[in-house]
Amino acid sequence: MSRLLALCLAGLVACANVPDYDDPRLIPDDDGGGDVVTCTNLLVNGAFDTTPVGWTFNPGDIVKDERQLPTDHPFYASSGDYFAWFGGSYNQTKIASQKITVPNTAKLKLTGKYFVAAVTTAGNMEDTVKLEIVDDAGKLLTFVTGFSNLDSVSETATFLWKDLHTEIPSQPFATKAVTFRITSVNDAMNNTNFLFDSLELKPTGCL
Ligand SMILES: [Ca+2]
Repeated sequence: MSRLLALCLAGLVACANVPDYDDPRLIPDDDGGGDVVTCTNLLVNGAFDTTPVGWTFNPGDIVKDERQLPTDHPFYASSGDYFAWFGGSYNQTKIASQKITVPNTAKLKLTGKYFVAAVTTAGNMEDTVKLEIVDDAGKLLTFVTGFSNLDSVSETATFLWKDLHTEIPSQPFATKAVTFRITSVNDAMNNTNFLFDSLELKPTGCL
């Protein structure tokens, strides 16, 4: 507690307009993004386990229940029973998106879990997944992160969730409603699976 505040509380000085600098919410952030913001996950149901669903899925079967997979299947959820499975088929685009409102912050960080398993792990980039922030018209505002079949160890490698952690500048669309979108595109051969779970999109430097 500051000396001034202590004196104020002790009745030795006037308390009017005395900020409590021990309150971290009163300390300006240093990321140039304006006021300190809270650490609320901007994504609804980033773990794919709850309702409201939050996401719009196309096709509608992107979220998988680990309990419904064959017992000899290696994949499982990182949190709860459900996870998102992009790719996994031929000649198909899969999209999950949801509207978010970005607070007044200079940067956002995306954390969570991912895994890539591909038939073809070298040579050409055949299948991709992109995580992006787009505007109402679908125009790209910021590329967040992405993976391809070349990011896989192999389709038969031991399944193990990997940590996802990336930061992106958000000042151009701070305080605006935008869309967070995940898009996988698989071509006609050599299947690739892109798995995600436990996604959190939060301001950096938040409290
Ligand atoms: Ca989950």
